[in-house]
Amino acid sequence: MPTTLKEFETVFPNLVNDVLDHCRQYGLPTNALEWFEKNAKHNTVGGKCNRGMSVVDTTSILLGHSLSQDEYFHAASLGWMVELLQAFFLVSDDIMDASKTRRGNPCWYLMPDVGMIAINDAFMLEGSIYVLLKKYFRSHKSYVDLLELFHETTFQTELGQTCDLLTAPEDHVDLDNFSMEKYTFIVIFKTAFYSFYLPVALAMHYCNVATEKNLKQAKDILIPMGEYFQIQDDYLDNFADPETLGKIGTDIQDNKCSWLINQALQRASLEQRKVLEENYGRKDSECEKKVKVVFDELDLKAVYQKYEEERVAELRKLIDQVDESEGLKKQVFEEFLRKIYKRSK
Ligand code: GPP
Ligand code: MG
Ligand code: MG
Ligand code: MG
Repeated sequence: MPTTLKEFETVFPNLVNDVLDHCRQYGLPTNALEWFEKNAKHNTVGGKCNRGMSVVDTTSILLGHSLSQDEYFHAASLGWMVELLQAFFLVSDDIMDASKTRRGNPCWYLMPDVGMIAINDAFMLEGSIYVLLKKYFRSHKSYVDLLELFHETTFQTELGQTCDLLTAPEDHVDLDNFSMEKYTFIVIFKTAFYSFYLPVALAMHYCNVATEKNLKQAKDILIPMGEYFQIQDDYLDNFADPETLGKIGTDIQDNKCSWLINQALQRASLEQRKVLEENYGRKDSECEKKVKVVFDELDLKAVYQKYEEERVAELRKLIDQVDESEGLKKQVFEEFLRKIYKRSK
């Protein structure tokens, strides 16, 4: 049985207390302790927690039994570390993307009294990962692997974010700058590694099945799955109801090298291309509307639905070929795919 959000969320307050205790040993003043607690809770809790819960579900599939209390706590701690990493990324990303809302609330940097303190708050969320990792995994035989995995995944995500930002300059729109090659690099690095490979690789290390062969098999499925997930994110940025999605799309105004604009450029007539050139990447909602009209004329909704069916069929084929001889299980990937297929938020 997959874990529930409710059960997963019961672990988090313990972890916040651990980090607070760590801060107390330095005599951190009370107002700063309270600030950290607010930061951690506001930015880490309240999402879907798919990434974090996947560590728990993967652990239970790999071990082949329902988890003891101690196993649940350890797997969920690793899961919350993924959620802390994600919180660190999102607080920073929202500043960089000039976003307004996240998970149905104002972005953290827009909350009263926060502003650019949000930058330091993001660093604190990242730092908390290593406080917790040391506390609970210092004596695990894979401690160094876990540590290196968090560091490498963070670096990979930063590489993706670099390319994402460099292809989306605020003051200069050049649609020739976009391509599906660049797009693929961006999404694999900014999303797929931390959202898909990381949770499964953590569980594999925790369960002592992280052989070279198993890690490679996992990567070969989870990276394309993560690419599909970010294409959903780009699709939803334009086509989802912001109420359901919990955030208002910004990709058109932000001049993002998104999946939709790349698809539109492959299909646009000369007139449509001109509309895109004149209106994409402008901080103006009238311009944004004109771009949306072209996306509708090109029926990108149907283009996306076709892509989704094809990609999911490919992923199912890849999953079918997994070799389970070194302790990896197909079910890990089936479960992951089930959670994201046709998601609406
Ligand atoms: C989200 O992409 C990107 C990240 C979470 C990576 C951020 C990396 C950093 C190093 C800060 P997005 O901007 O499309 O996400 P959303 O649509 O949720 O804002
Ligand atoms: Mg971004
Ligand atoms: Mg963003
Ligand atoms: Mg997005």
